Amino acid sequence: MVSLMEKRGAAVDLLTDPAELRRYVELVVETTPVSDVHTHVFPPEFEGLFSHGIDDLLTYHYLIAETLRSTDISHARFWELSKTARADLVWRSLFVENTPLSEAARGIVSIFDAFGLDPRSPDLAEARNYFKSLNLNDHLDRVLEMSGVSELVMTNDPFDEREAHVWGTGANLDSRFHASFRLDALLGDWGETVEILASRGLSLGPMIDDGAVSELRHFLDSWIARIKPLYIAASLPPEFRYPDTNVCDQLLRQVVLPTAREHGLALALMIGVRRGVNPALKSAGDGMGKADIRALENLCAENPDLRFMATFLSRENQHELCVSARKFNNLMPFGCWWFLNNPSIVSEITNERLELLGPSFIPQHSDARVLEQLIYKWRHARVQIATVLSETYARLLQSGRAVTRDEVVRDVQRMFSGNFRAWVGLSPGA
Ligand code: FIX
Ligand code: ZN
Repeated sequence: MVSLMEKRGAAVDLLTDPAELRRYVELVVETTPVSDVHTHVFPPEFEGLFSHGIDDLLTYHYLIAETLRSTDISHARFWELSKTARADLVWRSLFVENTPLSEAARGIVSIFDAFGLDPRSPDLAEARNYFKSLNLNDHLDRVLEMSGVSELVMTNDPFDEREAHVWGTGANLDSRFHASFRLDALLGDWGETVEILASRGLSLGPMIDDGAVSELRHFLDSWIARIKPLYIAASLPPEFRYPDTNVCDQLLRQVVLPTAREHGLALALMIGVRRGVNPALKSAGDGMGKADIRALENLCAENPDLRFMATFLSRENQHELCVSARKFNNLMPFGCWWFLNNPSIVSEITNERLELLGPSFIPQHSDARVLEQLIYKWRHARVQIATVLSETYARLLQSGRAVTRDEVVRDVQRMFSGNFRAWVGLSPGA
């Protein structure tokens, strides 16, 4: 006896068989190009900022923190070593003397696998020779292809001298790389900002008066004209409150929000990082804390004409972020950030987002810093997203509503690029 759903399935290509459904979702998730909405990857023309190859991969701050748990070397001695010696030490401790079980270590194994390198090698000679032999532009194309990344967003800090230099040369940038305008320095350390801006010819005092506001607005306007960012971004500590009585609140209200409004730019907030919890670990020393979601809700409520993207670093903030996004349609949750980018947590967060928001969110960003990390960050994320999504469709099927192949493609495209492109005003699928 042929069921009603099977009859309909034959007519409109419904995926009524759970095994076939799962295989199809995996295929679509594996092959749909993604817009990577937040990375620290730069193209080769950004001298001093473009990171790639085995030594940059192994000295990634995630792996440094893990190495210092598995060796006796002091933090001070570690930082005295050259980059090559640090990479050798990381390799020996995490991949030879121990099994690379952590997510960041497994990521290196996935990269070795992608390039046919031996992850059990006793040293880095083979990997170093391999990466040395590559033509950088061809390699960049190949890595983006292997990761299924069609475009990505850099993190561009106007207060960083190296950036100022590159943008000043007027170089024609690779169109797959978009800029974002990162304002951590401005919102996080007013004293230092005043000094940096003084070195660029702007005279600002300790007070944020009308003169300072107009100088800052002018500074931001000229950077926006130069780098054409897709959005303005800032990372903020767990203590971030809005409204507040501090300098950050004044700068947000008088400088950042009006700038976003005037230029029609979305504002991406990354909340919950505690910088320098262990200063001896330098770039690897940041921690996290649970934030107060009401700050974000107040921003969304007070500024209904602005679009916010938000990601929180604490697992404890994830469910309430979904609930806030249900209340504010000018809020787009994105990614499973940093310490959350582990299979078990990506799976949990993606599930709760699908259950509370349907396909109206951005499931992941890579946060890659070294070019080849794009490969593992996206391969690993895709596995979790495919599993969670196919289970969601399977429940829908059980309830009596199968999906078609076209619907699966539509949903994945929406989550992998459509939601982001629409949010930042890019044409769909260009
Ligand atoms: O603030 C950020 O954008 C963080 O993602 C980084 O600073 C952090 O170091 C990182 O790479 C996390 O993945
Ligand atoms: Zn980041």
